[in-house]
Amino acid sequence: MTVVHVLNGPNLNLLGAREPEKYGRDTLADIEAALATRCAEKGVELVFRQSNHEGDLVDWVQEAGGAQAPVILNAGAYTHTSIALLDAILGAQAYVIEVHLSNVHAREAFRHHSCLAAAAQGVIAGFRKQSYLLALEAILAHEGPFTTKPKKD
Ligand code: CA2
Repeated sequence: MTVVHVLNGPNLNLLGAREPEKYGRDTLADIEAALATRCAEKGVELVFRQSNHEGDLVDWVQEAGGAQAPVILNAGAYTHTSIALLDAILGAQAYVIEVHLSNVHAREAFRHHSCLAAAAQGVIAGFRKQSYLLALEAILAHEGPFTTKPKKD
């Protein structure tokens, strides 16, 4: 069975009540519930996690990559700063889709650069909760292994 890992970075536990104009009114639990419904329809297992600590995210990317399980990653502000997360994705040859609730390119300049995007399969930003659901659809439509490891001839 495919196991989809959804990893959320710092401050995303605050979603819902504060800054709804940027991130929408859904809580992280609402996002998890929407993903869980779709995963259940498709017979896919969902692992949904959030941490405010960079090292936790590094550990979880390594875990998913080692299991050749796809990752939906909203690394929050670590997106713009974390070489450690970039190295984790590359080192674990993890199949990662980077997501953002907000359109980071329509915001402050420091949010325009992602340290992770070059190692991701793709990036989805600006669709609030739907960013995650669109990433899940991309994973469900993917054929082949969930790794960036080159195929042997
Ligand atoms: O748009 C996104 O999903 C972000 O990854 C969210 C991060 C931000 O640093 C990125 O540039 C874009 C921030 C998440 C903080 O979420 C909060 C939610 C409610 C109240 C305060 C923060």
